[in-house]
Amino acid sequence: MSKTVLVTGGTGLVGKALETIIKEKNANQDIWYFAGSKDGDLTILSDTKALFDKVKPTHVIHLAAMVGGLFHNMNNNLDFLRKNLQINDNVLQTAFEHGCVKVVSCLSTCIFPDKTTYPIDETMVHNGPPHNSNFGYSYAKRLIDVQNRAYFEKNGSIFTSVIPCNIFGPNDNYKPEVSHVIPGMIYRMHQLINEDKDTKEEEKVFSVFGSGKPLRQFIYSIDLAKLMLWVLEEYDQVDPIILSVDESDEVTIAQVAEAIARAFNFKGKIVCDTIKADGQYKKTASNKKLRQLKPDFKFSNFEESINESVKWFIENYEIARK
Ligand code: NAP
Ligand code: GFB
Repeated sequence: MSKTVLVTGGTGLVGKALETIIKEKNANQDIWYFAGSKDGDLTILSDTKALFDKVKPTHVIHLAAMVGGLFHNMNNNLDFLRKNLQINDNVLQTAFEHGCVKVVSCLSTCIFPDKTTYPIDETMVHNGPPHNSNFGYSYAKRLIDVQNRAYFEKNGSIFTSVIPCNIFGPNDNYKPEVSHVIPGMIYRMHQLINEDKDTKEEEKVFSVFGSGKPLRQFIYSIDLAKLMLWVLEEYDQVDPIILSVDESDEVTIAQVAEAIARAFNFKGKIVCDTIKADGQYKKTASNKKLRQLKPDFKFSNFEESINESVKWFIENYEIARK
C-alpha cells in the first residue's frame, strides 16, 4: 500500500537527511511532504489542522520541536517545555483524528534520568529526574512516550518513538547561541580561521567550551535517517527504541574538537575554557535492542562523517543556518 508521509520538522538537520535518503531510494510509490514552520506554526492547533488537511498523511514522522544544545536549554527551560508540549499535543491529536496509520516521534538520550546506572536502555525513560540543564525539553519529550501509550490504549494506533543519541551532519543549526556542540565548534573554528588574517594560524587559539571531558555518542544524520525509515516501515512496537552508535563509540568533547581541527587542517592551539558548563558528564545508551532487530546495520565512520560535515559547511557557508 502506498503511503503519504508527513515529516514535521522536515527542514532541519534530521529532516534534510531523510529527504536525501528518500531521493536516493527513489521511493516513488510513496508521497513525502517535508514541512517546516513556513507550512504552519505547530504550536498553534489551527495551523496544525490546516497542514494535516492539506497533506492528508497516512503516516507521520514527527521531528518538529524547539531544539538546541546545552547552553540554549540551560537558558530557556520554560520555552522548551511549553513549546514542545504544545507542538507534540497538536501533532499527535491531529494525527489521531486523521486516522494516521503510524506516527514516529523523536525523543533524545539526554532525557533519561541524570542519576542512573549504565548503559541506559529504553526501559529507563521515567526512572527519575533528568539533568537539570534541560528538564523542560526532557519532560516534554518524555510525555510523548506517555501520549503514545494513551493513543494505543484508545484505539490501537501505532504511535511510537525513537531515542537518538546526539546527532550531527549537513544542514545543522550553527547559530552559536542555539547550536549543539559539533555545529557550534565547526562554526567557531571556521570563524577563527577566516578572521584576523594578520595573525598566523599557528598562533591562533581555539577554545573548547567546558573541560572537554564529557562523553557523548554521536550518530551521523544520514545513518539516523536510514534507521528512521526502517522504523517507519518495520518497527511496530509502541515502546521507544534507542537509535545510537555503540557504547564503545563514545568520545570525549576534546576528541571531537581534535577531529574537527583535523578536518579543517587547523594549525593553531586547542584549549578548554573550564569556566563554561560541561552539562551532563555522560549519557551512555545501549543500542542492544536495535542490534537485535537490525543486526546488519553499519554505522558511518565518525572521522569521515566529521570531515563530510565540515566540508558541507565550508561549501554551503552562505546558506547555512548561523
Ligand atoms: P532542527 O534542525 O532544529 O530542526 C527543527 C525542525 O522543526 C525544523 O524543520 C523547524 O522548522 C521545525 N520547527 C521548529 N519549531 C516549529 C514550529 N513551532 N512549528 C513548525 N515547525 C517547527 O532539529 P533537528 O536536530 O533536526 O531535530 C529533529 C528532532 O530530533 C527533534 O525532535 C529533536 O528533539 C530530535 N533530536 C535532535 C538531536 C540533535 O542532536 N540534533 C538529538 C536527539 C533528538 P524551521 O526550520 O522552519 O524553523
Ligand atoms: O551538544 P551539546 O550542546 O549538548 O554539548 P549536550 C554540550 C557539551 O559540549 C558541553 C561542550 O560539555 C559543552 O561544554 N562544548 C564545547 C560545546 N564547545 C561547545 C560549543 O561550541 N557549543 C556547545 N553547544 N557545546 C544536549 C541537550 O545536551 O543534547 C539537548 O541539552 C539535546 O536537550 C542534545 O537533547 C542532543 O549533549 O550536553
